Amino acid sequence: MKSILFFIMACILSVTSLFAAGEQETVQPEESGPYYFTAAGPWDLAQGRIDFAKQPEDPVFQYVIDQIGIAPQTYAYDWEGGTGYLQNVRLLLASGTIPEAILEPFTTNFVKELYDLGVLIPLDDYLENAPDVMAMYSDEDLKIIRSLTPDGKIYYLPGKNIEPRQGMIRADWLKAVGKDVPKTRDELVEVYKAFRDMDANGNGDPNDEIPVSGREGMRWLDDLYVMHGVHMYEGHPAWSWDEKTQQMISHQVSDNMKEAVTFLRYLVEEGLMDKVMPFQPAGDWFAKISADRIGHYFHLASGIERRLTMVADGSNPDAEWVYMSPPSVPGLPHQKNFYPGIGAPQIVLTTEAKDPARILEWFNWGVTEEGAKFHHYGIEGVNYEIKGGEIVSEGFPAAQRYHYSPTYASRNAEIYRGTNYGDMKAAIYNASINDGRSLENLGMPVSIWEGYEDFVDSNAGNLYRQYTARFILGELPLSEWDNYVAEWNKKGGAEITRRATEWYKSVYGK
Ligand SMILES: [Ca+2]
Ligand SMILES: [Ca+2]
Repeated sequence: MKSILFFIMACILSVTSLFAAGEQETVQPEESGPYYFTAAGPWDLAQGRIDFAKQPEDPVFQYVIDQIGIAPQTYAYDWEGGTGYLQNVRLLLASGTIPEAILEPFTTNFVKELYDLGVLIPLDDYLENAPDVMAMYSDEDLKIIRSLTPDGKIYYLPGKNIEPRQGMIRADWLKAVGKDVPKTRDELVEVYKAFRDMDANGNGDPNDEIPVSGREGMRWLDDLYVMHGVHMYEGHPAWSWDEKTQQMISHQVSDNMKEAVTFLRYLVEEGLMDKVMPFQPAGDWFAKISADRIGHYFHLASGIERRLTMVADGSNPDAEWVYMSPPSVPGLPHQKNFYPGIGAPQIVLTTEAKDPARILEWFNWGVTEEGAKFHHYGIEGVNYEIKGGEIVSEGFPAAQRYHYSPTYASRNAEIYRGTNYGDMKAAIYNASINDGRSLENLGMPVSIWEGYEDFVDSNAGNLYRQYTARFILGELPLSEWDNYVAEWNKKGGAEITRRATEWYKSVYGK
């Protein structure tokens, strides 16, 4: 099975002539000597990616070796929204190079794909080497992790740090137009209109502000959906349990989704939302934010320094982001955004792992205080100083930050405070950390969608995204909504709803 699949993948590879890195010399582990394990990992060229062979010469790599004796030597690829990275990992494997570990395999679907290829080893016998990681998981979490494969073993370790995904709005724009952070949908519309009509960014042009935008596939506008009762995570509609009908409901077709889409249609009609948003590449969206043109966006507080180019380049030194809780909508209680939960796998080990226990020791270091400090601030005396008990950061280049320690290092307000724009990030973190909740379909296995892959929550090209984009842009009238739902059910929605309901009942004893 494994060899046939590799053969097919290798054929695809030779046709496309995309040959990945060949065999490389690496340091073999000894009892306690330095251990450079090979890994696949995301590391963008724009973040100063260092060549595989040169990584051990990097002083930051050597710092990690000095600290714990173990560091990853990484076959690294651009993240490209996750899917680009996974495609490159597939090509690497198809070329015959199997790294000892695969970092950030991104989705449980991909972990399952690797399991089916026979590439993974179970981690159960080595978990005692990751006590701090294991202490993060609840019994429920472990049940979900084990539910991925039929043997019930643990093949991946997910991150468990809670980094809220949240709506952020420009405090300086609000001040310029004489408004407060909106608390209701009506107030939000008023603020958007003021951003549209006035020179909120203060550059002399009243017409260059875009009140709200987002990115292709109707993604990263979560709060505008969530406020209408949609269960949504990073632009992927999720599932919720309906007590009344004793069924799972897909928010691709829920009544709440219809309300949200109706509102978004209104925003586009009024010129309050970016019309290109449904097809806008992530880079274009971020570029508009950095160019001081977008008033409200939904993302992560940790990424804020990259959305404040206008401060860094001096064009708008007053730019400031603050948290905006999902505004209330008539007839609904206050809705909360969704926490990441345990959804994202952070590491898997392969049949090539020479010393799985030590690799997990390295992984565990990421959640220790020392590991988190290194991840966020770098090396004391090089990237930061401690003055009067406070961390004074000189800036820790992303090039090193992401790649020699696990990226899921703990996050909290105090940690944020020591980074660039730390007070702004800490304030957003503190305001949002208790304003979130867990998804109800956390850990739902991929087998639910077997035969109906177009319905997978994270599938970018599905029926849901095409239809909602057309509704929002006004290419289809909302009166067609019921036909959309009927088509969705007929093409497989009814069947996956049945499976999702069965799964939920079996896990939660309904
Ligand atoms: Ca304007
Ligand atoms: Ca302006």
